[in-house]
Amino acid sequence: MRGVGTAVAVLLAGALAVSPAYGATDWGADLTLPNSAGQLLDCATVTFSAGASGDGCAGILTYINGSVAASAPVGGVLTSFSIKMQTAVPAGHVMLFSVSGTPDNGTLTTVGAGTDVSVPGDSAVHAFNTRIPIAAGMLIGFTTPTAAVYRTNGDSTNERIVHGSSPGTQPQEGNLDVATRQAIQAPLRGHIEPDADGDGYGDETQDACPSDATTHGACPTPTPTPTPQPGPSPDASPPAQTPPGPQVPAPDTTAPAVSHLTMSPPRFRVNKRARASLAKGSSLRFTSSEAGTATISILKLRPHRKPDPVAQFNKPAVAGANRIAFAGRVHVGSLVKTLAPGNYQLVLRVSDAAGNKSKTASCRFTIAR
Ligand SMILES: [Ca+2]
Ligand SMILES: [Ca+2]
Repeated sequence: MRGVGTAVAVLLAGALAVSPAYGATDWGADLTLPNSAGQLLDCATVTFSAGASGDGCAGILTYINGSVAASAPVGGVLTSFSIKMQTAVPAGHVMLFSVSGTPDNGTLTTVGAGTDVSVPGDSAVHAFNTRIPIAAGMLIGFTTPTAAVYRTNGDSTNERIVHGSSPGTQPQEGNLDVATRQAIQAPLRGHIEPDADGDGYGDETQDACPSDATTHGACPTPTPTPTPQPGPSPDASPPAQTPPGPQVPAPDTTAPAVSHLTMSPPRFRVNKRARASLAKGSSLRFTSSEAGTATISILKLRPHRKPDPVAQFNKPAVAGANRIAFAGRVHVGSLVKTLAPGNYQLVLRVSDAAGNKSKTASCRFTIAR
């Protein structure tokens, strides 16, 4: 369980490392106090400890509000600083110092320096951007080649004036007496942004990718995983084709067509006593466009009266020419009826297997005595 707990702690620490636990932090001298703008203290009036060389002289803010250490409350990146001067500073730059011991007496080490800025002597607060990694507890200062900044009004409680030095080295201390040091204060405030990925760029205004120490620009776009593109491949099979299944015939909606209907001869006898000049029986001829069943209706024609249905019967019809022998006898029910002499009309209609019926065709014939 101990191992698991350690692992969880490591994971949590990692999560916190990339997720700032705090926002930007301001700290330093109160620049809103009236008559609290800084002045310049000529470096030439200060005696430094032996070996002083290099970068001008710097005023370091050590205490605020009486006895509160002016140590940076958090670490991150010093992304800007503010200064308020009643005397113009043609050129000067911010500096950071670590301190071993109390701010007023501990050993100072120069940590970093910003670039030169020009500060108007208008007693207004001026802010300047910079970028210097900072750790909690560090002190902020400002240096010029010839003078140190200081103020005597406001919450003046302590300031150290040192001779500038290169980062990583100890600056030489100005030998100001205690009363003088406690009567002055550097008019400085610092602005610290978190630096979760530790890349030295403030995560709020300087680092567009606070989760990636390799860049302070936009986070790299993850390389998208290539997705297979649809397309032919060498072994691609041809598109599946619908196998030919049983062919479902289109429904037959075409009716048979009947033509060339004739009774030949159209005059005939039905009995053996017929005269020799007249044939016995006849033949019904017609042409059908398709096979089916021929429904034949026989109607007796009567002068001045409606035709009188006599019989109706079916015969198979073939596609093409049809010839049906007709002897003048018809089936009426279960009886066979011999047509009486007279004039008749024969009406023909052919139906196909689907039930489509042809138009009717008709012809006349005569049963002779
Ligand atoms: Ca960062
Ligand atoms: Ca980054």
